[in-house]
Amino acid sequence: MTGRNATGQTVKGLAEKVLAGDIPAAARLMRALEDELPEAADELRRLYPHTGRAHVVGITGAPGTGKSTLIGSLISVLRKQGLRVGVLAIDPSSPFSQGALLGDRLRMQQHATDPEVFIRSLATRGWSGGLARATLSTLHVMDALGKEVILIESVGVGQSELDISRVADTTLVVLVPGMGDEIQMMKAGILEIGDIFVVNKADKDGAENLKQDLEGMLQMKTDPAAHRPEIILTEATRHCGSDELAGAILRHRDYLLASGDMERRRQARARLELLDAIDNAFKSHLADRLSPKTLDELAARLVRGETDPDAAARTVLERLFQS
Ligand SMILES: Nc1nc2c(ncn2[C@@H]2O[C@H](COP(=O)(O)OP(=O)(O)OP(=O)(O)O)[C@@H](O)[C@H]2O)c(=O)[nH]1
Ligand SMILES: [Mg+2]
Repeated sequence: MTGRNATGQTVKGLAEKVLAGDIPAAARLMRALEDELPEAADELRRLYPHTGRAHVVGITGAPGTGKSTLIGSLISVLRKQGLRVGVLAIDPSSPFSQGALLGDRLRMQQHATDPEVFIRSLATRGWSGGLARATLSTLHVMDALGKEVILIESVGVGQSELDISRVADTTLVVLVPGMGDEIQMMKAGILEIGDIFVVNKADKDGAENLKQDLEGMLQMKTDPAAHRPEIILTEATRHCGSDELAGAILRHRDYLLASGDMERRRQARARLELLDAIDNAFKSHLADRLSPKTLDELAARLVRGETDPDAAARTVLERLFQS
């Protein structure tokens, strides 16, 4: 490793620039972190004490429910309130969404020249492990750069929407009327993860019904003393309901701070990050210390049927920890 990224620029010193609000430096550091340059980790370490100020909002929902359009509309509202905004679009790297990502860029273009809005997309490399390291490091850089609200878009396919709620302070679940999969989504645990439910495409038939169904379900699920998620109707394409949605996000933030839930959520997020770091450190420690000769010997014994993989692994660990 040379400490230089693909464009030949040095990574050292980027943290200081980020703290001074240097946007190109932030973009360069994010790229270096994605490329896992060791120097980038050093810079992130310098930023870490300056993080924790941004409010992180996860926006999840099935493909095509209008998440990107909503984000575009929310940015306008938040900017009017003078808030500095970061946006992170998590691209699931599927052929289906590549076009949508291009669309995202176009939809957000009205904000492209606003220096207080930082938009970045990330491929989902590594997300399946449950925690996207790149997502968290990007969040930290945006936070240190002074972004006050960070919006993360993640497509709610499979279980990935569950992950975004572990990273976000406030999770928005976006539903649309007439898609027929609402009930299925609820079975997938969507009711538990939503702090705010957005019924988008309120111009379509069935929006009010969907809202009522949701209200009924939430009433059954949550105990009366607990915080009841708000349900907001929006029509993102015409910027309808976005003011109310931004209000609901800030109200949820106030609730988190007053109830002590913010601290609990942040601690859970830090714990995830810590476990991931331990996992990483452990693997590289192992890789440094495992001798190829031992591995070859054990592999040969496996082929001869003299041992099994679990027993062989235990042998390796025992030897490592004895030495
Ligand atoms: N009728 C109607 N259409 C909408 C509304 N909001 C968004 N759309 C349209 O729905 C389509 C999908 O919107 P996107 O914002 O790309 O949805 P998305 O959830 O980001 O989609 P993916 O990123 O592919 O998961 C676009 O054609 C939007 O114009 C709305 O309130 N009403
Ligand atoms: Mg989108």
